[in-house]
Amino acid sequence: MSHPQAIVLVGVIISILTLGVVTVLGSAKDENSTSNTKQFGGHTPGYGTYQTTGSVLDPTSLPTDPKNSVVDPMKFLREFNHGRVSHSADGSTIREFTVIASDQSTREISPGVNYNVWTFNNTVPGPTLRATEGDLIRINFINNGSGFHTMHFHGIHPSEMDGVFEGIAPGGKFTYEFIAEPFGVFPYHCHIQPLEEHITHGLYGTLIIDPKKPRANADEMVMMMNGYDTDFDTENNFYTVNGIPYYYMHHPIKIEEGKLIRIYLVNMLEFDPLNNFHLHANLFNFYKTGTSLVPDEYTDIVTMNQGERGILEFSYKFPGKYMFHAHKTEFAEKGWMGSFLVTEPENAVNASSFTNITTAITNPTNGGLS
Ligand SMILES: [Cu+2]
Repeated sequence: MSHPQAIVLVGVIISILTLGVVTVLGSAKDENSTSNTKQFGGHTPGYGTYQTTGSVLDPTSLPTDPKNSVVDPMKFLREFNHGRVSHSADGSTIREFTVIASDQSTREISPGVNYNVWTFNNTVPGPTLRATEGDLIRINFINNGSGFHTMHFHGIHPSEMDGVFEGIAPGGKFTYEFIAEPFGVFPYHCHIQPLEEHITHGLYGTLIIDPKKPRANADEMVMMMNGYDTDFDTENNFYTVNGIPYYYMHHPIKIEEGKLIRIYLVNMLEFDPLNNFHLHANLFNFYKTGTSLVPDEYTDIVTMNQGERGILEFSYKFPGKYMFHAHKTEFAEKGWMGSFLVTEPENAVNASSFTNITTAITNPTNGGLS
């Protein structure tokens, strides 16, 4: 090491020590002056400090109130609505769904944060509808809101089923009907202007169309990436996957080591041009739009614009806890992060439910397996 480099190094060390002392003094002063706030930042030159109770930026110790929460993310994760099934004269399958739009309820979208959500079937995101390629999809849409709303599906269908030009008035009904094609993963959303208002309040969901020959058996889940602009400045204050910031950090998603995991991932984030998904300690096969059975990419990160979506397939080689999150740091730090808890197969009792691990471990009669 030459002398100039040594001088620079000493200078950097002195700067760090000085900054540390200033930061500690600043924190101590802050704690004396205000009892409920903490000072963050100040450790990076050029960036300021700010005070927060921590309850909005990182509500890690608080749950949402289940009675008023906009969605139960754990239930939503693996809940697929296949509709009421009947058959037409020619034997083809008819799947009938009822979807009700509402726009007047105020619900908890993060611990202590209530927001006027606009919902399909009372949750944000709306229900995950599922059909098989070639099925007739019939959606009985009811507008219980105070303004016009519609359902616009991505996919192939006639003009009058596109949910754009014919707004459904408050109290009105409409039946959307089309053949499910092609197979893939499709967003649906209200298409009334101003569009950003109807989307940012929560009127969106996912339609999955399965190929006629089903994909391989897997532990399947749906993940909708969204955000909330709670101060109406056309910038998001919260970012989530499946409706509640940080939810899967507090409640890790239990999966089984070696088991094929399939995620139907959709980006309906308003205002921000990009969003992404990064998986820790693993890579996944990515099927863009889900319209092919051949993966487009083998990667650990996928970036999507608004409305883009795809299917991720992976399995974990080692047990343990692993994060997944937006690799846009701001989004991750405002709620878009979660975790998987990978368990060894011998501890996983009921692979189809992934919920009964404690029971098996404490019940020696079945040797931990049932
Ligand atoms: Cu609308």
